[in-house]
Amino acid sequence: MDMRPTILKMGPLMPELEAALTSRFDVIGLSDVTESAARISGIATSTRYPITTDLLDRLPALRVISSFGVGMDHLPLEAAKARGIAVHNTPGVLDDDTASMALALALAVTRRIVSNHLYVACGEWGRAAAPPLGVSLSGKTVGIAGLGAIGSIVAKRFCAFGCHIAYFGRRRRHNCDYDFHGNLETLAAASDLLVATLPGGPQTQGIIDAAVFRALGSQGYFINIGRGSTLDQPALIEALRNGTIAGAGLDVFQDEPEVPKAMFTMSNVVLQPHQASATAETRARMADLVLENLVRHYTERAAC
Ligand code: 8YV
Repeated sequence: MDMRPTILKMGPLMPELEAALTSRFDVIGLSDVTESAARISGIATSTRYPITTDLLDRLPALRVISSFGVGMDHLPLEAAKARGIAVHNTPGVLDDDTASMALALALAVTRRIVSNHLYVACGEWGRAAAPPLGVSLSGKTVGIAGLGAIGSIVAKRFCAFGCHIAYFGRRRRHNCDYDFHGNLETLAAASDLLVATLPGGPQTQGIIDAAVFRALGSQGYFINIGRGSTLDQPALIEALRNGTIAGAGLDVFQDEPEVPKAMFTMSNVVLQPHQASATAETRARMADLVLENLVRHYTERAAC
């Protein structure tokens, strides 16, 4: 490995990761880019900190980007490819916990976990009318928009609940018994619960729209653990407000950390601050992989 390569850190990262980076690299922050631009050969970032092509243009020595998270929609992939800059993310290590968030949200919203907690905590149990009944997941059809690594685990988890699985994707998957839909609206129409695990980017921008919610219907629930950008968020709010769909569980939003205030008072919505991969175990594995991707890059270059 080169003598302490210079790495640009795009924003605060996990303290353990920052300490590990600092022990191996000269780590600088965005405020020092101008004076260090010529020697920055790597970037450590996360899905929270987008990298622009303008920044890439300012870094002539850049050779590697290592990002915390599986999503790549915040990275200038084409510009990086054109310059031969290696781009790494953290696939594989976060799939299980991210998939579990879909189950947590589905149960929370259909079994009214949050509103029932408030019912108890506010002293209403035994004093007010009994809370409304929940909705069973057993035997229901779960439509998964995006049957990738995470979506496939979501499917397995719902199978354990006795659910029937259908999915939407660009193409039918081989060796897969789940019902395929090449169209999101027909998937929504066939589903009791629609789970979106789609990546962000131009191809999926706003594809979950009012027509999809109409197709999901007044007994249907929507769960999003993919990206907020895949959603027409005002259309979702409208669908929740007027009963076009029954409820939603959301871990991701269009303009994080901004969440439309209209959702705060909806009893048929459960909100999370983008927590699907946020367990100590998974985040530690993600941090290890961010470091490993950088170290491997520099070690391999040194060996050439
Ligand atoms: C974030 C995610 O990385 O992996 C992804 O694509 O969206 C998350 O795991 C995490 O929230 C850190 O920003």
